[in-house]
Amino acid sequence: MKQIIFLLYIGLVLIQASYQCYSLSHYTFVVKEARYTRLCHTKSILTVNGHFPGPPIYAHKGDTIIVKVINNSKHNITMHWHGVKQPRNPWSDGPEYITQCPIQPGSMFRQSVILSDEEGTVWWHAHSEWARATVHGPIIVYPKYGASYPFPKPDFEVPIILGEWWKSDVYEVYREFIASGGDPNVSDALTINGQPGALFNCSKPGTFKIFVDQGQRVLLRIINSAMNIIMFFAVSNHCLTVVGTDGSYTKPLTSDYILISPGQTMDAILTANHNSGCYYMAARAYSTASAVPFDNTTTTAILQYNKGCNSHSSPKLPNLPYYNDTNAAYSFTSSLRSLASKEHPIDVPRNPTQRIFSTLSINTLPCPGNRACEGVNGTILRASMNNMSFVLPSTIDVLEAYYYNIKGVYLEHFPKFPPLVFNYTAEYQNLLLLTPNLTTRVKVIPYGSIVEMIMQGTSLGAAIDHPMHLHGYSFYVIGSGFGNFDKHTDPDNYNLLDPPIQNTVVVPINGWTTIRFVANNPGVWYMHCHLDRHQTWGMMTAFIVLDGSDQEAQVLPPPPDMPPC
Ligand SMILES: *[C@@H]1O[C@H](CO)[C@@H](O)[C@H](O)[C@H]1NC(C)=O
Ligand SMILES: *[C@@H]1O[C@H](CO)[C@@H](O)[C@H](O)[C@H]1NC(C)=O
Ligand SMILES: *[C@@H]1O[C@H](CO)[C@@H](O)[C@H](O)[C@H]1NC(C)=O
Ligand SMILES: *[C@@H]1O[C@H](CO)[C@@H](O)[C@H](O)[C@H]1NC(C)=O
Ligand SMILES: *[C@@H]1O[C@H](CO)[C@@H](O)[C@H](O)[C@H]1NC(C)=O
Ligand SMILES: *[C@@H]1O[C@H](CO)[C@@H](O)[C@H](O)[C@H]1NC(C)=O
Ligand SMILES: *[C@@H]1O[C@H](CO)[C@@H](O)[C@H](O)[C@H]1NC(C)=O
Ligand SMILES: *[C@@H]1O[C@H](CO)[C@@H](O)[C@H](O)[C@H]1NC(C)=O
Ligand SMILES: *[C@@H]1O[C@H](CO)[C@@H](O)[C@H](O)[C@H]1NC(C)=O
Ligand SMILES: CC(=O)N[C@H]1CO[C@H](CO)[C@@H](O)[C@@H]1O
Ligand SMILES: [Cu+2]
Repeated sequence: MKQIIFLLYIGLVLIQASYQCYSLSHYTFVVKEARYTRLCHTKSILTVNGHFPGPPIYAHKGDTIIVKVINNSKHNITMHWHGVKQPRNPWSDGPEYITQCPIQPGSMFRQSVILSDEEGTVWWHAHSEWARATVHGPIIVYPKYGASYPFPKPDFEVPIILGEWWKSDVYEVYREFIASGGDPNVSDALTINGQPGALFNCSKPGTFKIFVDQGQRVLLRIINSAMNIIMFFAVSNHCLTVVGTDGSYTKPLTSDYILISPGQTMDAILTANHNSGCYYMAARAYSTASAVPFDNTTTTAILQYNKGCNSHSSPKLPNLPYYNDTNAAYSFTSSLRSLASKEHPIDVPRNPTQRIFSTLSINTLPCPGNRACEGVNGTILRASMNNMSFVLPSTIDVLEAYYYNIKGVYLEHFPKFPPLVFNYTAEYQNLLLLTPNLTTRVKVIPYGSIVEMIMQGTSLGAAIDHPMHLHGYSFYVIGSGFGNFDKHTDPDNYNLLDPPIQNTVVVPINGWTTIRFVANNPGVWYMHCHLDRHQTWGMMTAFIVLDGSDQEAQVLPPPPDMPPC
């Protein structure tokens, strides 16, 4: 019977995807422990199919992919398809206790990954506790069969996955982090495709290499999968031409470095315009909060011409902007423009019908006395949007509570304006403002609303950049700036012509960012800071986009094998 229900379900998904001849491919993801040695130290990590980084998924625009996720580990797990909109199908989106209960040890869940307009690079990662640190991989979405890239065809392509490595067990780091009330331990190395690189003596032999001939064009599919670190990335003596971000094409943007936050992907063309030699590509942190510890190491990989390295000296490191170079970070991110061509048109919505203004703050809770409080001044650290510090449900997820009308799991009315207006970016803040409301508040939005959201970083607790990620949608990034958003003057500078289309955007330190999207994907969609420590502290909420009246505007029925709580 379950089998028949499942086939019917797959049928539904297929009908959904069959209005053109798209293909359906199947993957099996077995989540299990595997032993890996990095930094002269061997430990067990959680992997998919034993691989770190995990296996790529290959697809064409509009495909539907079925992934059978089998949990052969001792941890609860969920899997998220980051940047995949999953039209009408929040059931497979993955964030634990938001759209599903975890896949428990020994169980499995068949997830449908429904691609629609994504084209380029998106990715997948675990979305439970800190499993994401090692459980992640690329989703490579080629143009439709017969269609081509909107740029000269590259000779070959390489995923570049930026990550973070702890010598200790990540679950141990997470447990200590929760118990302490303070900051998590910083990682011991950053990684490129799982390797710390040549600046770490005992990792040198494993350094990732790309081999090229003069004149070749390489498509780098760059993904920042790190837990807590926005990064600068560059290749010495080579420019990068960004042609896409978050599964959407951009106008070519040539730069000698990029800035990429956790959750973002960037497709960049590298032209091998030298004759021979070896060149480092490298990444390191962009970190703006003073007094917030961060991993300040540099990870490297090597671009090696097949003619060989031309000297005995080691390759040259690229010039990466300094750790706190906000100008370099902002000038790069604010230069991104969507391609907005005839083949890849855009449609920036005018006249928003739902306006949300949300602060993003780091907060503290006073110490209750019966636990460790290692946050600043002996407090417990939290984080919030509009002073709401989100508490994940633990008995059932928000989506099932919504769909089955189960009361008491979440509250509505996430405030559409800060409960208190203050100088968000003042140098000194009233310490009384630091305590947030701990609550599970979501924002309910009618189907088809034109949503404008202004996110305002504050200097409460610690002023810092926040890479904000929305599930189920891409949005237009129509404006950003420093200081307090000014509703009278700032909208004059909105870009409604060719704003970039993203699913993750870095809200600058002590600054703001405005996004717009049409709420045409019904379901429960998580929004959160993609720095995992901020997410763990509650910098998140969820949008419940209600069903529209047409059948095509309604959430699909749940699959029969939803993991139970
Ligand atoms: C975290 O760092 C502290 C201080 O360096 C150390 O004592 C502790 O063992 C670390 N925890 C883990 C899980 O690595
Ligand atoms: C790496 O090796 C070099 C040469 O053997 C040595 O000088 C350096 O101190 C080592 N660095 C580390 C971090 O162990
Ligand atoms: C990196 O951080 C460590 C520990 O805080 C510090 O000792 C070191 O000087 C820093 N290195 C750089 C290059 O900033
Ligand atoms: C960046 O860090 C350097 C070295 O710590 C410091 O001198 C400089 O003032 C910092 N710049 C900003 C904008 O914070
Ligand atoms: C807010 O604080 C900033 C930084 O201290 C200051 O420059 C600005 O004038 C303040 N704005 C208002 C309206 O007080
Ligand atoms: C957040 O809410 C708490 C509790 O209501 C209050 O004490 C605090 O001042 C508020 N802070 C801000 C920034 O609104
Ligand atoms: C925030 O918390 C305070 C104190 O617990 C409460 O009175 C207030 O109603 C809360 N505000 C919201 C918007 O939930
Ligand atoms: C910590 O306490 C000091 C002294 O009262 C105060 O100046 C500082 O702002 C406090 N910091 C935070 C984040 O509470
Ligand atoms: C795993 O998930 C189940 C179902 O939600 C929950 O009851 C259990 O406490 C979770 N286990 C851990 C270790 O979090
Ligand atoms: C199929 C299966 O149950 N595999 C593993 C699931 O996880 C448990 C707990 O770690 C293992 O003991 C099983 O081998
Ligand atoms: Cu954040």
